[in-house]
Amino acid sequence: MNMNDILRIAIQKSGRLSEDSLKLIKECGIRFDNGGGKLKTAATNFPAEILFLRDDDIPGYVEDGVAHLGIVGENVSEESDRDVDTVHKLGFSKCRLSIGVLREQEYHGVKDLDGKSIATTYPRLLDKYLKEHNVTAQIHEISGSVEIAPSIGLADAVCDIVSSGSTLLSNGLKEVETIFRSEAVMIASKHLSPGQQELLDQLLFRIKSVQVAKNNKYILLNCPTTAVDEIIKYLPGMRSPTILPLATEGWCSLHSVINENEFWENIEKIRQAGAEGILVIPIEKMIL
Ligand code: PRT
Ligand code: ZN
Repeated sequence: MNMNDILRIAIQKSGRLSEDSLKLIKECGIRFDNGGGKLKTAATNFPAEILFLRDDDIPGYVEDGVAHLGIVGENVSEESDRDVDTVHKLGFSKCRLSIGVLREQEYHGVKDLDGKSIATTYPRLLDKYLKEHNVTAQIHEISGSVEIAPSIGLADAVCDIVSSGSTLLSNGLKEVETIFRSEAVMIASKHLSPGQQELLDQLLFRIKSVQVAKNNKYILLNCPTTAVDEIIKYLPGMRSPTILPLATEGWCSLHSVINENEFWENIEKIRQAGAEGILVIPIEKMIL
């Protein structure tokens, strides 16, 4: 690797992605000083610099190679249509791009949008969706407050980002079509040097270890030795669970890793099988 190889990572300066983006970089063990609202900061223990930008500018900077990596919503990256690689899904800032119409309006299907006008800040994604569904509608591109467009007579429908749905609801709208599902993604320049590619691989390895760890818990419990076989069935850990004898005759302590998703269902079965003193501990990193 060339000594001069460095990765410039663009993240959102302030907004919905900022906190999770910073947290992810920190969880990957990359330390830097981000005080004072700076636009750029250098990592102290990894050859990286962090650039703080508006999210809309990130795909363009990555395409141009000003930044080598960026963290943005897939919605922004796809809408920008920039020539970048999406290298990894990050699992946060999940949302959807949906079409909404006034609640009192009858709606039977996407064909009802024929001849209508739709306000959006996502003209490209909307256009693609309408073409795929053979619908001819007028796209009204506006820069913000999309959700009020129907009630002030500016458009018949909206196409906007939805997460809980409460913004649509409070503006008298109902969600009728989901056209795109989004989450934060890592995008990369297509022109990385071999050294930068190596750094990116290191970073992705760390990100994956953090993500796997989040989906798993370390579990410790005490149980009668006779219940071990039954309990082990519910602990499909990395390898076979660790079993240690306890001072109390006929009892042991059992340690394993359990998947978060199967957690509650299995915990109940484990308890019924005779487990006591169950401890569930978060895992910081998990190297597979
Ligand atoms: O200043 P800058 O340009 O950097 O930020 P921004 O204002 O453009 O973006 P920001 O911070 O609002 O959002 C960044 C990214 O977060 C988006 O591109 C999405 O990928 C993601 N995201 C996740 C969301 C939402 N959830 C979200 N709920 N982005 C926007 N919203 C808005 C939406 O526009 C609507 O006004 O929240 C409202 C809907 O929310 P609910 O919960 O009422 O449905
Ligand atoms: Zn933005």
